[in-house]
Amino acid sequence: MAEKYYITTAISYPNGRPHIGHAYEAIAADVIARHQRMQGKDVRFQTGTDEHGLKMAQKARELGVTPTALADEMTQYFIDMCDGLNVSYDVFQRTTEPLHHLASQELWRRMEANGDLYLDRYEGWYSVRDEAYYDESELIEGEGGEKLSPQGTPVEWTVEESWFFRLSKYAEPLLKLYSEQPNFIRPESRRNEIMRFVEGGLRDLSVSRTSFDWGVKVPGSEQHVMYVWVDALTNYITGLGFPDEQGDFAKYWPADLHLIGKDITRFHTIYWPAFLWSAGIAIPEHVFSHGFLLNRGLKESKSLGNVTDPMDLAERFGVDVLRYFLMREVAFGQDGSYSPEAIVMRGNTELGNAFGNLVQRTLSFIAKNLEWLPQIGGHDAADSALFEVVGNAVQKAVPAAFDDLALQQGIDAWLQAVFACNAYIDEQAPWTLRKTDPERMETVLATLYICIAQLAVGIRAVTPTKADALLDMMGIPVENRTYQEIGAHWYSPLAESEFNLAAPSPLFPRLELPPEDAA
Ligand code: ME8
Repeated sequence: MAEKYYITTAISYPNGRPHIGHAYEAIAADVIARHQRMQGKDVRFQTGTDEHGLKMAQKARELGVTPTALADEMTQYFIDMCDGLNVSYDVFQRTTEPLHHLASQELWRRMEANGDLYLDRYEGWYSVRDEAYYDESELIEGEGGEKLSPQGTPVEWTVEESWFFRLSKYAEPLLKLYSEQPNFIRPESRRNEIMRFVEGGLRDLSVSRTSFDWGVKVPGSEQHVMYVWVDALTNYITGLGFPDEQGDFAKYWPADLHLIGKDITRFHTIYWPAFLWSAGIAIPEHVFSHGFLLNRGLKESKSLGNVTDPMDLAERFGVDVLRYFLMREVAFGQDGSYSPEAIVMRGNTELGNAFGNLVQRTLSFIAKNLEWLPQIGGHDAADSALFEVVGNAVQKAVPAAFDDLALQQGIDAWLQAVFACNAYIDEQAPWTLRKTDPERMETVLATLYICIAQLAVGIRAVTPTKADALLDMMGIPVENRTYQEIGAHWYSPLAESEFNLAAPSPLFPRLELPPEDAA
């Protein structure tokens, strides 16, 4: 039976339309999911929207609509974004679904049965924007002397009756977890931050609110709704059918990877394992916190007028170019910047010139000069050397880097192999061999054909549409489009096939910078 792999993104607040950070996370998770499927794993991929909480309630009030109407309208944009960016999720979990309420209430009952919940009064700071409680000691001072959360968001003093979760009890087990499973939180810098925070001791956590009612009702205490993070985190098990512990839950839980942004590491690596332990449920294997994407180095905000619709970028530059750019530009885990110029630059140099031209030159030359697929005559050292470089990249370096979530490094290994093919074609000059040594020309073209098919597979997780279009064009059967198969069986199906290559159309047409960005 295939090994399972359960990957999730954070669920987004649908209090507005998706921004580039949402697209970035969805794409990264999709690349990992597709990569794992290509390795033969039984992948389950979940994303969704986080529809409760004060932030949603306040936004709806501001707009004069109900929270339900706001959630319904905005969630559709998130679904459309995932579909438009070719994000291959299996489940889109919305937290307003009745089954999610049942799952959250069951988690609550189990935590209560374990003696971890008690009623008290909360007095302290709350940031609606972060949906987070902060200690006085964590706050920073704003420019006008006002108190701000460590993330720089406004905080308000909150006093109300609240249920509390005995988080303090879990500080020791958490520290043990972080040291025994150093990969539980990645990257390491984030792990260190979390360890330092927990070493400072944990206070019990307020887990319900009474001052508004947009949320999941606390079982047996119906004037309370759950703190939005309690129900939000539960989404990861709702989507597997919890509280039914058979079926998908039995098959896929615990998650192999929760992929999230750095600002929500605390919730996933402190609260979530503690809730799960309390409820007697296994904890996830890994949490990876990626960095933030900035618009030319600046955070996007309405006041700066620099908010970009990711679908707009996809439309202007192409979905696969955008996917490639985002994964290639920034070391995964670190913050990074994007701009239309940078997208056009990478798209043109790496996908267009380096890979696209290699494909175009080789395939159009074959289509023009041969009426069959080129066959290998006799190998020479240059051919073997190229097979070695490309085979190593596609069968080893790329999958190993992607397994390790070093997405940028994996793409770099792929690109180095593309460069090696370009150097080979220039050196071997098949256009000259056409007259002097047609047999050798055919071997060179066959070598390139095989290498290009491998390169298409190597980048398939990142640019799935373009890679599959290329592999279709080349007559490579779908079942051979995995790292291992393309290496093992590349030749026999081609040698036997009657396949005749048509003149190729360019894969990555040259991108122009739109005039508004060309300043
Ligand atoms: O945090 N660059 O939702 P959200 C990269 N509902 N990633 C970014 C980003 C940026 N500029 N801005 C945000 C929430 N993100 C909660 C999650 S999970 C049980 C609940 C990331 O809509 C952010 O870090 O504010 C998070 O992982 C995701 O986008 C959704 O953010």
